[in-house]
Amino acid sequence: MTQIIEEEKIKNIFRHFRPEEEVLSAAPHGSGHINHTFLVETGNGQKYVLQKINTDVFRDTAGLMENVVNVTAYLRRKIAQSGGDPERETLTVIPTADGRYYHSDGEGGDWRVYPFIEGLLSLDKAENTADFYESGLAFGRFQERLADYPAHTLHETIPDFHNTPKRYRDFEAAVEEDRFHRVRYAKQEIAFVRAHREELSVLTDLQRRGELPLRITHNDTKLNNVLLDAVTRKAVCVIDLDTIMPGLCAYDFGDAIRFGANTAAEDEPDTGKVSLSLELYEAYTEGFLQGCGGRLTPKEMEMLPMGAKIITMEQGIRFLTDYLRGDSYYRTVRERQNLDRCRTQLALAADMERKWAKMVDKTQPKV
Ligand code: ADP
Ligand code: GN1
Ligand code: MG
Repeated sequence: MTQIIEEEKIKNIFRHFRPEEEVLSAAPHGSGHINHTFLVETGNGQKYVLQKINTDVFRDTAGLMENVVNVTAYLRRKIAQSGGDPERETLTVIPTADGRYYHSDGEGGDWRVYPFIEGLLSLDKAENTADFYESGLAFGRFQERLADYPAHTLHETIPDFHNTPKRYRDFEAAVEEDRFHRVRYAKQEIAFVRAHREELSVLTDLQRRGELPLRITHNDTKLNNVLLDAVTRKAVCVIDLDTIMPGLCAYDFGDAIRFGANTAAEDEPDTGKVSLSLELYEAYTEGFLQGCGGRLTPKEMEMLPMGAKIITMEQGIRFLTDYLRGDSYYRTVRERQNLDRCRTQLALAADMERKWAKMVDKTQPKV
């Protein structure tokens, strides 16, 4: 029954974008934690991605969509100039029939549509180092292509998104409040986070002192946010553009490592399976540096491993905070999933500490 209502609802929403096309099927798609994504197939054989934007998380849909439309338009020009195919290599926003970039459904839901790009893969786990190299190349290139984008025109879609010291303060407030009486289940994790407190502000301090530049960053560089060609396995398109904002290069690098170079899934209950794959780390680093095209400053290069460690800690803190606050931010399908997610992140950060010298070595320029 729910399924039928869901499909009916989706048909009604889709009508606002393409009134002339009949929806044949609509099914949930992907594994994101925030928005709701559906794959829609229509009578004339077209496929679309229809997304319900999480407006509790993104408070300014108009600003967010303006970012996406302007950035993709800019990328389209760059891709065309370099002889690429803009239809495949970046997202294209499909406006509503009355010319808006999203549709508000009157019940608090905001919806948008992209053409579904055929023949591409979105991986939750790298199958080999070559795939991960490709994703590094794509995110590096993404940053390089946007290097001269007018940063002041971007809306800050989530204020303080990667402000790690602020994430720490929010975490302490959640511990203090302990509204769901869950602190007792997370004593070790809380102690681990507190023991790392000093380190959390290293990158934001460097940025404040002018030693690290702000760049246009993606801010959600999970492996599944790069689409690879299913046949050639070359990276084709960077997606999930909701959090494009000025940020630190090391965080974009680090978030990709956090997700993609972990030998376990983000919510693996057995932390014994968690470790940093140095092979994957090295492959990503090569791809990313190649994609950045020599733009990184020596300080940025030096801080790449620190980006990996700090963002892994930050993500652990975010999952833990959400667990303590009753799981209201990240979508969960089982109890304690956010606590498991937090544990994998902290275990990964601990493994990075063990492998620190090797991580540093792999980001030194080869002479
Ligand atoms: P979320 O914010 O939920 O992670 P994404 O924008 O990353 O949403 O989309 C979820 C999934 O949908 C992606 O991982 C990818 O598999 C697929 N997807 C999204 N946009 C497209 C597209 N334009 N073409 C093909 N697949 C897409
Ligand atoms: C969320 O939407 P998704 O699943 O790509 C989150 C990221 C986290 C990630 C952890 C807007 O990303 O910041 O790193 O989960 N997105 C937002 O898996 O908070
Ligand atoms: Mg995504």
